[in-house]
Amino acid sequence: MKEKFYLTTAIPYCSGKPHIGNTYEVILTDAIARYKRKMGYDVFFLTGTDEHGIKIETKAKEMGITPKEFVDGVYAKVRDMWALVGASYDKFIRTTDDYHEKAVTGIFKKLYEQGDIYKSQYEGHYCVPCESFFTDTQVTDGKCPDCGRPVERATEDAYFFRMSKYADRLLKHIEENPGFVEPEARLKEMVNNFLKPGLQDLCVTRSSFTWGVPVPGDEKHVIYVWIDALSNYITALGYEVDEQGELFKKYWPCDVHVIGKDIVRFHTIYWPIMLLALGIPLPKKIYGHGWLNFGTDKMSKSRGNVMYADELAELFGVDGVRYYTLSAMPYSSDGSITYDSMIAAFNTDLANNLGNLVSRTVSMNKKYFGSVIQAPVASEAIDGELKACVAETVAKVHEKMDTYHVSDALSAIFDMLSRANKYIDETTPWVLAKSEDTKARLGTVLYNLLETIRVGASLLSPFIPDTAAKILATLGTDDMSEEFGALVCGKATGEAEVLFKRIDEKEFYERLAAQKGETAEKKEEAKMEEVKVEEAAAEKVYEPVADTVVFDDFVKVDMRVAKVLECEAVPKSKKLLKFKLDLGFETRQVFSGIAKYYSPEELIGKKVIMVANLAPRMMKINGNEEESNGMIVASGGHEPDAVVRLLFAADDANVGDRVS
Ligand code: ME8
Repeated sequence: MKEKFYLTTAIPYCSGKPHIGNTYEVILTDAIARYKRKMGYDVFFLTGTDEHGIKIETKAKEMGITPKEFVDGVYAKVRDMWALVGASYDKFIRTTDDYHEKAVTGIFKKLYEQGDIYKSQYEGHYCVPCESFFTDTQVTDGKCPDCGRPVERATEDAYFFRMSKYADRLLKHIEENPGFVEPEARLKEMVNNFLKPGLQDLCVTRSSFTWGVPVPGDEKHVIYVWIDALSNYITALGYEVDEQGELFKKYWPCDVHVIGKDIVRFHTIYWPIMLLALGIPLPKKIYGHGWLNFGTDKMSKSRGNVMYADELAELFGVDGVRYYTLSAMPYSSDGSITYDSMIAAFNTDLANNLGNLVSRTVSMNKKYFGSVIQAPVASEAIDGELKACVAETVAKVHEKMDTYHVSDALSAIFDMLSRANKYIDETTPWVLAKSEDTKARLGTVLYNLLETIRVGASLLSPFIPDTAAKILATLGTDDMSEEFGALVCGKATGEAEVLFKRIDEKEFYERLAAQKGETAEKKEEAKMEEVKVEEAAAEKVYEPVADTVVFDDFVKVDMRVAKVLECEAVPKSKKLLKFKLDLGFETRQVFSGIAKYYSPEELIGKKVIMVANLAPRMMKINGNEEESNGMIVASGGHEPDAVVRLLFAADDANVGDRVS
């Protein structure tokens, strides 16, 4: 029996057309799924859409349609985009599917009945007209961050999940299962920043909107969108719905959840704890990939730099998009996408390295042997080098794919193709063709090239499946084995088709301009600036509000007004500024990573807010140990394109006063 392999993507919010970043994730997961199928696994690949929540409810209201009508429209866009890029998923789940909603209700009920979810009160600032709760950090001067009207302190009934009860078991699981979360740095962040300091109970219901799965028996509340969304990984297999649970029995636990770096916390803490509480085994691995940025900037509508796979595919072809995104995203850091870098990769790797190798080889086989594949009877030492390179590449691709280093697997294949191009220059077939005496050698050289191309196409098939299929068809074979020597002599190769036509930069930008003009027309995007800004505000994905703390815990953080006496750049550091801060009763030395956002001159004399009781920290500064005693408070900093701003106290605030 085949070994099973279950893998999933995150389910994107059904709030708009998925951009190239969301689409990259499905391409990545698809490449892994295709690779595993090729290795003989019984693969189940799940994807879907996350269709509940206030954002969707609000957007639908603005458009004057029901939330269901709204998500139906967006779902179709997601499905079309996934189809366009060739996602070979086995199931597409929508969180509005009846069976899913029913299962989520059952899961909530189970957790409530066994005491893991309990009803209590949520305390915060309430804005009556907006019917929304806000935390202390969201409210400035007692005003609602949305409408600016005064908020009032209020409490509301809500349900909480006893996260803390399972924290130790989760920590133990993480310690006993190295590789549970990859890359490792993402796990460390979770353990040190969230698990070790102690988990707070999580508020798992909302009552400020209705577009969600109602709490069973208390329908004023809806189940928190993350509890709803995370459950998709098991409900899609029939958990809580299908009496027999065949799929669930067969495929759970999940072999890998492929997700982006911003949602690692939900998948490594909340999701495993939900599963522990339900008595379900934990997934084997969570792989948190980086983000695809436009150059170094985060993609956002307001900046006008959002790219979509369908528009890119018109310019580069589907395999051009698949190749670029898969090769541009490193294993653990962010990837960058720009038109220029796509053109460069397209021309260098796809058109020159791969395309030329195939067309040169197939044309030579036609010219010299009427397309008939010759037997490799006249070997020379250099052939051994090429064959060794093929064998090493095969091994490397397996090693890299088994550890999710997908871009490294691809670059190994392209290195092999370069080696094959070099082999042409070294063996000079056009010289061998001049004499009958070297005909056998020429046939051998071409066989070795065709065979390298065949193995290459086989290795490329998970990444650029259409191109791989075209190459194999040109070679007249469907043999996908990775052993050198499987190509059968005496058969004929086909016509050398242009796989990737070199892109001319000038022509490309003309086409791009035409496309942009067209899409702008289509979408009537040329709206006023305010509309864009409004959209951007609606688009921003806010970090979820941290777990509730009681006031007594809050006041443990001693924040004070401090005056900047001195501030200087730290030599050789792009990030750090060194401060001397006056607290009234003493002065402190603090280092802060804000050099990118402020110059020392603009800060001297200013009154900032500092955490005065943060444990001092020794830092290595240009070879010396220096103490940083306290922390200056700032907003922003977690997003890739953070706008970090210090929080200043009023000019006449007393130095040393507490901030609360
Ligand atoms: O987070 N580059 O949905 P989502 C690469 N509904 N990946 C990116 C990206 C970028 N620029 N931008 C987003 C959600 N992503 C939830 C998931 S799962 C139970 C619920 C990734 O639409 C992002 O990291 O905001 C996430 O993995 C996926 O796209 C969907 O993001």
